[in-house]
Amino acid sequence: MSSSKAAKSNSLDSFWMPFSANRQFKQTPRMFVAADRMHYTTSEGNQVLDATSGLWCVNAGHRRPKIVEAVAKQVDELDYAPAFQMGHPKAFELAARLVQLAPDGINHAFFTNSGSESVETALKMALAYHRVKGNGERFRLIGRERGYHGVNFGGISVGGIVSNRKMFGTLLTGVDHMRHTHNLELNAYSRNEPEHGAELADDLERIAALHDPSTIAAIIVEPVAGSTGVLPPPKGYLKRLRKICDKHGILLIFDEVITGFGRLGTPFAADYFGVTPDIMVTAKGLTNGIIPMGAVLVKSEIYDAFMTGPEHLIEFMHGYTYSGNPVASAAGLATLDTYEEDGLLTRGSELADYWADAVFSLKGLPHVIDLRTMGLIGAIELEPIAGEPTKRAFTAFLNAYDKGLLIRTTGDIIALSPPLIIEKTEIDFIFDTLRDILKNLD
Ligand code: PXG
Repeated sequence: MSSSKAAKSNSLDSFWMPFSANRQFKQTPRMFVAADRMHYTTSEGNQVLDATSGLWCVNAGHRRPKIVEAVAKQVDELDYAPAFQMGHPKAFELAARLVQLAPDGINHAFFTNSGSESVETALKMALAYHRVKGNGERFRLIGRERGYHGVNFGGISVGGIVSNRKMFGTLLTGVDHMRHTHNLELNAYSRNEPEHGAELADDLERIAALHDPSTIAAIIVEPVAGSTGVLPPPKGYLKRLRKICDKHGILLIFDEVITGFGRLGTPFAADYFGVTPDIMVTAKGLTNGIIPMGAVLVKSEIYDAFMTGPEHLIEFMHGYTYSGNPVASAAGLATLDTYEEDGLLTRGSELADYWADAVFSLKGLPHVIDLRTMGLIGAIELEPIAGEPTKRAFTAFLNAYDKGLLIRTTGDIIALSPPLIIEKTEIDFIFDTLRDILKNLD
């Protein structure tokens, strides 16, 4: 190999990293080489406590034996089976287990490979559903400011994070947005659902009146907005949205990519809030992050509406090569077993008070302007450095890593979402470390 080729193969340059500050990273790389339960091991041999469940996905903690074994066994038994016009038992078994776990009325699962693909699938299902019902004039999709629904074109169109949208042209047409619910003046330092803002759900009434309700196919919201900095919904907000949807025949889609699988101390956010959507978008915790997989869970009315016409015809022209992949399905089944055996889908509710007390112990520290919690999610909003947004939180992230703690930041907000196996001593470590960092942050 020529020396320039050799240099190239050793360099970090080739990998264009996703959602990362590539140049900063490549100057001072942060590499994980192993993981177990609550901790990563870095390439320098340091232990780092995972306060983010990877990227909100490793809900049962890392390298859980049952899941590891199920994946290894599946690879050795049936590595792949065609997803279209053919099947294999584990995909059917996983779909049945998922709908058992989902709220009443949700009876079918469509498999994808990620949250972004689940979002696209849900939006396409909503449009096609109205069309097969003879209501093709319902073509509008409604999202919300500050919403995150992955990075594909449908998702960024209904999404409301400006930096994720502004570079990418005209996006989908026929999309409108409700206002977001974040209001520091009225709701700062709320535990769980903030008091004020349920009336913001009436934005859907306003939008429906503007376009005429008969043109609207669906609205998609995160029950608790995650990526945008952890925004629990105002009290009564989601129930009000459900009512408006029912009144106008609009499908309600919950994006539960983050809130699904125990994050709030219930299997899904739909359970926590007592609101059942028509379509639930899931991914991440479905396989504990081990193998990419998503699932779109739908009510019978939606599935049944497609099951008409000649039986040899494909009912829904959509799917992925890896929909219900055998290895992903095996990982999903073993993940659900692990959640059940360890009681993880409700463990968050047992720890929620301890967790919230720990988050709120940071009140009054320099730069802190809000604290938010719900289940095992926490957010610490910092005052941005004037003229240098995101820098303060990013510095906190780097300092935390040096102290053996992995956190996530979005804008100037620190978001926390530890594996649901976390112990109280580990919660103490997270907040002692953060306290120390915040006290010394510029
Ligand atoms: N919907 C929601 C609500 C999400 O949070 C997606 C869809 C897309 O999922 P995929 O699997 O396509 O990435 C997400 C993803 C963060 C963070 O730190 C959040 C996500 C991904 C990576 C980082 O906030 N959410």
